[in-house]
Amino acid sequence: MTVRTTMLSQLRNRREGFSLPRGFYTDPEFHKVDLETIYYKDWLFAGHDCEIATPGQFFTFKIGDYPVVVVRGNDGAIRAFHNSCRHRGSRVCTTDHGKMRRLICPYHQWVYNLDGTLFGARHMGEDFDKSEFGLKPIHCESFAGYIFVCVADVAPDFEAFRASTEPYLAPHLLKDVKVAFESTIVENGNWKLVWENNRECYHCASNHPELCRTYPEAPASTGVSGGADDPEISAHWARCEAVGLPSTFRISADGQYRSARMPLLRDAESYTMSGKRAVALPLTDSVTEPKIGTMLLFHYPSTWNHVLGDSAVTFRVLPLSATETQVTTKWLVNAKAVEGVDYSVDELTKVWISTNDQDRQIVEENQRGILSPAYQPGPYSPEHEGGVMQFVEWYANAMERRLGGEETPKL
Ligand code: 3BY
Ligand code: FES
Ligand code: FE
Repeated sequence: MTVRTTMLSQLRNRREGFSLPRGFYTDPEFHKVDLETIYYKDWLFAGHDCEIATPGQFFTFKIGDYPVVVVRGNDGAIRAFHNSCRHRGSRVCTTDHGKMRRLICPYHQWVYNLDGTLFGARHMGEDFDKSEFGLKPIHCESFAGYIFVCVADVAPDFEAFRASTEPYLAPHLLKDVKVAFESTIVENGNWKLVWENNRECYHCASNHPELCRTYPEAPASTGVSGGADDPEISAHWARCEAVGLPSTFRISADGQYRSARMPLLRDAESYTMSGKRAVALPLTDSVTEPKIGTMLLFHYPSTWNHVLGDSAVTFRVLPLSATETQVTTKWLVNAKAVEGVDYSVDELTKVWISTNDQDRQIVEENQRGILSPAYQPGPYSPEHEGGVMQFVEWYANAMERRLGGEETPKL
């Protein structure tokens, strides 16, 4: 049996409502198939418009084995390319962020225009045809300040996600923001364990003292019940929709993405220790209503987000190996907010830096236990772990569909 058929048969025979068999969290061969089937096929959150606000600004990151560069062109367009020189393959952009008039490979100085075309290559002879050696493009889309990329030859549909999500993000004008702080951590755990942990708050009360000051552990907030029969949540939606903020729970048919605006505890306005806002200016000048809670957005497999009245916290999840996952967190604030005057980075970031570190420890213990040959799949809590079951269902369905022969995933 090939690894793919083993995975397929384990998924088809898995016990519903139980965690996955051990190989899905531990086996490097299974992980390679995860990359090929999920991360190399789906749209992934790359970063924000505001990080590359002017022509020539770029940022780099890695999707599995693929180094990627995202760059703003002279025409203002955002494009993504494989960050591998068409001469002998060197990485062209070697820093996380930067700005160049043209992209110059450090090895032999081939020079690329910001639209990826090759501008110049020294001593390549008379017959050399520059037009054959542009940087290889990657699918790239952007809306409401978010940039998504896809390394598949044929990208899945993006428009349904954009249409469903844009109304929730657009009022926050995430283009007129700046990154006040960013952190990148590596969790020694499989990417699916990072997600499973994110999709429940069963662990919150005993692990997240700082987050629990403001974020409700009630399953209606995190899970997939929708929250419509919760009177507090429905009242919150009515209040927010009255001021023009789409808020009701919305999830895609295949479960890949969800948006919903949820109240925070005791009318908290932000993820601070006091619950008071961390930033004096609202995130956007157009949404000044203070008690809008948190707009929760996830898009599997690469991002979850909290958009608040005074800031947004965005997360990007990238697997490094079967047992290592990189999590990058960015705190966005109003572009006009001045550090030390309108906000303090410490106050803004304390809760989620602590929460991320606590989640890292939990995920790492989960991974250590699963590495035991004695591990066997265990039951999810029907009350608290509906979101985890939903994630696992999405993953299993996507894998079964794609490994079962359907090459192009449908959103
Ligand atoms: O970041 C999140 O969305 C989730 C919600 C509850 C637990 N976790 C922190
Ligand atoms: Fe880039 Fe030679 S590898 S110029
Ligand atoms: Fe957590």
